[in-house]
Amino acid sequence: MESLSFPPDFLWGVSTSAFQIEGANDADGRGTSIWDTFTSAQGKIVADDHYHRYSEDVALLADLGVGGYRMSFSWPRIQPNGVAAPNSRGLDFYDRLLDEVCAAGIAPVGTIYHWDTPQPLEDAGGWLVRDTAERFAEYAKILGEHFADRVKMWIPLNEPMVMSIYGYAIGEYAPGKTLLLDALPTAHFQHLAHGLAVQALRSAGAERIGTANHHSPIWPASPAEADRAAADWLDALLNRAYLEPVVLGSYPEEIVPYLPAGFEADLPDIAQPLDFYGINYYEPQGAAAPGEGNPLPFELRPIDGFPRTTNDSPVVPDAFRELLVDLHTRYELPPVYITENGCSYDGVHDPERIEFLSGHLAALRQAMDAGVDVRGYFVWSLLDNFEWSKGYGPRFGLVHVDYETQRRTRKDSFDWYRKLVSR
Ligand code: GCO
Repeated sequence: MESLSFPPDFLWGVSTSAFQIEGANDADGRGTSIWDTFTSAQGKIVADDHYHRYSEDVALLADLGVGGYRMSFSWPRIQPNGVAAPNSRGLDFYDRLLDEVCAAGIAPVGTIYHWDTPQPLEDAGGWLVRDTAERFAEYAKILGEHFADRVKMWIPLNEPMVMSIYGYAIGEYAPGKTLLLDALPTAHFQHLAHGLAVQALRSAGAERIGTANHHSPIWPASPAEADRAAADWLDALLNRAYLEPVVLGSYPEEIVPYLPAGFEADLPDIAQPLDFYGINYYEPQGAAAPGEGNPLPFELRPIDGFPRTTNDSPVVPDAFRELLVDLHTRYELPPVYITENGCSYDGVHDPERIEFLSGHLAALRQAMDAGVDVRGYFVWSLLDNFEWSKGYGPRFGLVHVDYETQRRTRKDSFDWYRKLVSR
């Protein structure tokens, strides 16, 4: 670990999200989210019961010694139907949580939306309609006015790409639609939501606002021109269509035919000045030319030849360095934070996680030495938690959670990270 040296003011943290850890999905006036609907066959998602055990979890954060804690607000806890006056008991929960986080000397990083859309808004069209962006700005204003005294870094949307592709294009995530490229208006209306929320947050006195975009280097299956063209198209779809509107105020040309009429008029609202650019990195993505009958201009290809996590992700630290240097070369970004990086492995003794984190931090250090202005790093995640369509199988936490007893157990990686961040 002695080779891992970072600036003294580097912000070390961990990240979580409301639906994945809170449970208590019908407590204190909380409304129904699309993820409650999407998982209803499994019964209530108790997750880590963080809603009731948050003090214990804040104590873990304090023990870990991190400077930052990235959490998310549950939209249906704040506005049960996604509109109108806030639910005071929902605000009260985050008051209690954030007061304890701040009292522990930890800086909260507030994600406004981590995919838990109130069901009534989804019933009215969700991210396929402009109105949801306007409702989102009202929600952001409520949070800014109530919490900007304690939350100094804000992220309006977590990974809008994953919401558009997994939620609306292929249906693996809530709300489970399978629109393929006809899902792309959801990217636009999420970008509009982001831009309107930035303005609402600024008006409420929020200090620093940024993103948490999911990015992967796209690797062509071969040097053949057809495979390289397919990789370029997938890069436009998964990376550029989420970075360029908010950073440049424009879309990649590949995406434009799928956007709603009149999208150009929204671009000034979308491209609001940002104080930081948050990147969530996990793995590279392979691409090849589409086979016969494939309606898409690419097909996905697995990345072989690397160790794999229990979530079947290839472990490729050098792709992390490659991604950061490539983005730094292609764009004028504000200061970067790694808002998520992590892996799933089983057990309390988790040497593979330690190896993953140290390898990715070494790659991060190389990217910084190459000129990338990275100011902080947040491990996904503090706790083992509910991993969306994969449920409780993958374990991403630095802390093991026994879902029967809710007992928390620090893993070896917790102690490893604690030593790193305390240096
Ligand atoms: C994401 C989400 C997290 C996931 C994590 C592990 O990046 O998909 O932000 O909610 O749980 O990435 O897959």
